[in-house]
Amino acid sequence: MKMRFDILTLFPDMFSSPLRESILGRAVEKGLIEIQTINIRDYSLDKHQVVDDTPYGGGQGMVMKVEPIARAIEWVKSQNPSTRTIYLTPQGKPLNQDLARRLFTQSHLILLCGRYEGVDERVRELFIDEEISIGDYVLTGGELAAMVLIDAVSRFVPGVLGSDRSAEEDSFFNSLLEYPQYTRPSDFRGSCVPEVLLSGNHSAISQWRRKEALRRTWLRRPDLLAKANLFEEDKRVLEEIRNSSDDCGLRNTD
Ligand code: 4GX
Repeated sequence: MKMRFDILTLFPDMFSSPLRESILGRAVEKGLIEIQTINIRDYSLDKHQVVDDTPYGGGQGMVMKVEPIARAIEWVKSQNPSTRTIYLTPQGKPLNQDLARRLFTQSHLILLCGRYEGVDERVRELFIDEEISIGDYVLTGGELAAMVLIDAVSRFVPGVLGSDRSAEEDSFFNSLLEYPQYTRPSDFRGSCVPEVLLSGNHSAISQWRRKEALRRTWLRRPDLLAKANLFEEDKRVLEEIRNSSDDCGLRNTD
């Protein structure tokens, strides 16, 4: 059940703290996930350990050379030939919860992090099984994208979230946004926790939470409602929400 990630990067130090704190840090300590960084520079045969070069045909910037990346991937694959190799790029398939769940079914992934203008096209052609994007924006490199992917996928590994919680219970699993949460004090500068949450009436609390989750999803992410598994009662509550004009300040206004 253990998952392993091998990260190919020019900046291995970027990974030390984010993956060693808190939940992921504990998962690594417990041996539930194993994360290894591989410095692509170490696989350059060049005496100056060059890893990039100017693009054929001219143009701005630098392109990552094929050979060091090829040798690094081949080294990882020599240990485990069934590993799949993922390239993080805005041109890839958008990462979402379904894709994260599917990636969890692989026990070993190689994540290639590009810098500059990206990698020589022959890296893609010869070594990449799948290209994944974490969103429609441009980062300075694939490293942060790889960390996002590892974080989202690792939550599916049994034991990572603690024994009594599973990633499948999270709201995205049933395609609704989370209901609002509160903790002490019940009155902060006159802003009060909804009465029902203090009532001890568990069925009233569940109903309120479901309604707030539906309200939030309808206001902010109506696209998610289309694919949600809604009960007849949910549909009735949604009708009620649609007919009341109060958006409780939750609407996304852009
Ligand atoms: N989701 N980046 C890749 C290098 C690059 C440049 C051009 C291909 C073509 C990103 C994202 C992302 C920045 C990683 C550019 N690769 N990765 N890098 N968004 O923005 O995954």
